[in-house]
Amino acid sequence: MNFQLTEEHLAVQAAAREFAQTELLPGVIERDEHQKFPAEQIKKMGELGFLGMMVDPKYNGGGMDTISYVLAMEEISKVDASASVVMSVNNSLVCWGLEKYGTEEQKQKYLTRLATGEIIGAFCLSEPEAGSDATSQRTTAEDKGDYYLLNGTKNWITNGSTASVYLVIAQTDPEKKHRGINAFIVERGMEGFQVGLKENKLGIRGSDTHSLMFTDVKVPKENRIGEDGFGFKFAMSTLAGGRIGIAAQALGIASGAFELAVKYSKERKAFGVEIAKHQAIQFKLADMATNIEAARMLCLKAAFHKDTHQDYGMSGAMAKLFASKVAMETTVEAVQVHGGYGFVKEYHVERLMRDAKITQIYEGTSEIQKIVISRELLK
Ligand code: COS
Repeated sequence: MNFQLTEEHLAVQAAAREFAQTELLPGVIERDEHQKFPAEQIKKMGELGFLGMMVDPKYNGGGMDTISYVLAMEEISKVDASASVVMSVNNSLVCWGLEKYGTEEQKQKYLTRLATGEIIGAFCLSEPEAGSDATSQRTTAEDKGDYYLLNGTKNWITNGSTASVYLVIAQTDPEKKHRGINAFIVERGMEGFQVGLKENKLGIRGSDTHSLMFTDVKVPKENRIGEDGFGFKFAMSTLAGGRIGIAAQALGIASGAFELAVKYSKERKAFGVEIAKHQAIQFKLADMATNIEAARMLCLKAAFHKDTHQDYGMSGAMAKLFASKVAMETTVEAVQVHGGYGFVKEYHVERLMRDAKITQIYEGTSEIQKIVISRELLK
């Protein structure tokens, strides 16, 4: 056992922290209020290598490990979870999925540009009637010989209108159920592909969430990912890693709120002393710090499992389940520590509280994580 981070890990963590504090913090409240996508900031994140951190350098990636990714996700999420969801989707769902399962041509054509952030990607599994029940895909991809004809609607797609490349899951052969599902690379601008309405959300309001409509979109056969019928496994396997990214996002939201609560409690006075001198506040801070540390350990352990090629399905699900709960509880308490100031925008904690909720929902709800964990336990 060794709980020590390497110098490289510490350097990545420091770089992400510096970027978050100097580039993301200014304007984060306004972006949340006006649902403004952090376009310039995402461009810089790409230039700094945060959008393809784990991709092999031969495809223009950073060649870093998952631990570095978790550390960077935590720092970015402390300040702006709307930016970190873009980072998470691009790294863990799109780049990882393509690097692991794509053909060499697909990697050269798409991954090399996604890894630098020149373009960004989206992952399209959820539908109006298929979220947790991911096998019930209504979007169809009819095999027409040298192309597939794509028809259907996808919902709540992160990077919906800003992505250039969309990994779309669709049903080709309903009789084969999940074994008849395929995954495709769909390009923005393909005829019949339309970006729908932008969602007006509770949290992560700076991120760009849309429905997508596909009407007779011709997707060339070479854009299918993996063998015929591999799409469901592609989605499940990709989401297993994605959950580590979202766990790290939840961890960051919690630790961001905690840092603000500590700072405020040392400044604000009540009954003649700083509120940090009152045991009511001290106990809250102690609980927050203990929960955050436990969530951090789970995130890093899942990342370690992934980096050392061990099964990370259960550890990733545990990390996401626990870290998202800690994010919710910690942000609620951070608002409480701030009292009336916590309820207004300028102090950031109300936004972190709203942002925390989605981590219990996307990339598999907390209930889905419990299914994944209990199935593994009872195997
Ligand atoms: N990696 C690779 N393959 C996997 C996998 C994983 N992590 N998890 C499941 N599979 C495979 C199984 O091995 C099985 O393959 P075979 O039929 O060849 O044996 C196949 O996928 C179906 O698995 P299973 O029978 O477990 O599927 P279920 O329909 O019972 O669903 C859950 C399992 C509920 C866990 C799954 O539907 C799920 O994760 N849903 C949530 C999806 C989600 O996260 N939605 C959010 C949208 S993204 S924001």
